[in-house]
Formats: sequence, structure tokens, C-alpha cells
Amino acid sequence: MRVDVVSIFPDYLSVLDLSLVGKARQRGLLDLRVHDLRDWTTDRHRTVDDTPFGGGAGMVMRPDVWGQAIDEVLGAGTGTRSEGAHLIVPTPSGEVFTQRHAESLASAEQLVFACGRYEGIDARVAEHYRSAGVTVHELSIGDYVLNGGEVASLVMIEAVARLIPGMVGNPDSLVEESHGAAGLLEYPVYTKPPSWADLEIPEVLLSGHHAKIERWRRDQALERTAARRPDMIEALDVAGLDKHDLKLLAELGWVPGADGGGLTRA
Ligand code: ABV
Repeated sequence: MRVDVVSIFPDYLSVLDLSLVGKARQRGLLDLRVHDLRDWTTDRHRTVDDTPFGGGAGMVMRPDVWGQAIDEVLGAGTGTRSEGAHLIVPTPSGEVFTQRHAESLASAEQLVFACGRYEGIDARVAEHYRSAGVTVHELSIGDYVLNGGEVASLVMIEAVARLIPGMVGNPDSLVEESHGAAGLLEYPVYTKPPSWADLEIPEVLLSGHHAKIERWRRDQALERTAARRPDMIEALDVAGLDKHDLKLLAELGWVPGADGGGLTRA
């Protein structure tokens, strides 16, 4: 996979040399390039922004500079522009990035991250590349505001990179994790020592009884999800729940809706 990140703070992305993403690059699974947006300016002051039309606070990033940068990293006009290119614009006004986005982006040929400051990039940039047939995603990493798109890009790149086939040592660890297909948070995990700070390991995990352990973990996942993420309980597919799940959820105050849809509070 080819990943290009364009930013006025390219040094902010230097952590991508480390850890899992760094390994993916060393192993040739990921061709990641970080670019300085100012390399595409043409004026003496290397200007990337200007005052907003219609007035208001802050500065808006100029579409002409962004257009030159994005055209070049997409290989526009060189015959190398891949059909599988996605342009990702991190913005607090975007859709919220989820594991579903990460899964879908993991099979893309090229991802281009356009890191803007929080006041934003001239809206014609996203419009232009959509019209040109590029898949454009305006995405937020959550309901809080950052100063720029750099950290949001780091988050999304890490979430995508670990899903590239051959990346994670044991692919089983991708199966049961939080925000996976089950639609539940992960159960709590424990390791040695068996007694620590006067706290013991739940007995069932020492029993060697695999069916009981599986059931306990599922109960823990359901209880955790109900307590922490009621929105995920509402979104559960009732058809994927067994009678034990439904009994536990009823005890926690959740019952199948009258319309046969998801779950609602009793
Ligand atoms: C991108 N906040 S994504 C640019 N939650 C600036 C701020 C920001 C993003 C997010």
C-alpha cells in the first residue's frame, strides 16, 4: 500500500518511523511518504492560507496550493494515478472514523492524507477531487477538536496499517478484538502473577473449562458494553444473540424492540 501524508508540519509525522508502522515500511508492505505542503507554494513567503470569504475568525487553506500537492502525490497526468486512490481529509466536521472505515481502507492501493489546520481547507478541494473520480473521505477521529489533521492522520494510519495482510503477528488477535464483528467491547484479560495487589484472577479462568471460560468472557463483554457503550447495545443484531445473552441483557435492562429490530431499554 502507498500512503502519502501532506502537512505543513511534516516532522509531526516522524513517529511513523517507529513501531508497527515502521516495521511495515521496513518489510515493504507499506510505502509511506510524508510531504511538506509548502513545497508546492510559489510565493516568497510560502503562503498556504488566507482570510475566509464571508468573514469570520481564523484562516482557510488555499485550494490552489492543495491542488498542486494532491495532483502530484496522486500522480495526476503521469499515467500513474491509481484507480484505487482515496483522499482522506481529517476534519472535525467529518463523519466519525470507525473500525469499518479502517477495514475498508486497508485494501486500498493508495491513501492520501491532507492535513489541514482546524479552520479547514477551502471546500472546493474535496469537491474537485470527488468530481475527478477520487474517493474522498472527510473524517473526524472523535467529538473533540485538534489543532490540525496530523494527529488524526496518525490515528487512522495506525488503525489501517495493522489490518494490512501480514502485519499483525497472530491474525487471531484481530478476530475477537473490541469493535470487531461481534459489535461488543472486549472482555477483561489477565496474566501472571495470579495474585497481585491483593487481587486474584477470576476462578473460572483457572478452571481449564473452555466452554465456561467462553461463556464468562461473553458475559463480561456484554456487561462492559452495556455499562460503557449503550449505543453499541442498541446497534446489536438480535439474531446474533443466544438465549443466555438475551437473559443477561434483560437483567441489565435491555430487551428486544417490538418491531423485531435492535435492543431498547426495558
Ligand atoms: C482535523 N479534530 S479531526 C483537523 N477530531 C483539525 C481538527 C480535527 C481534525 C478532529
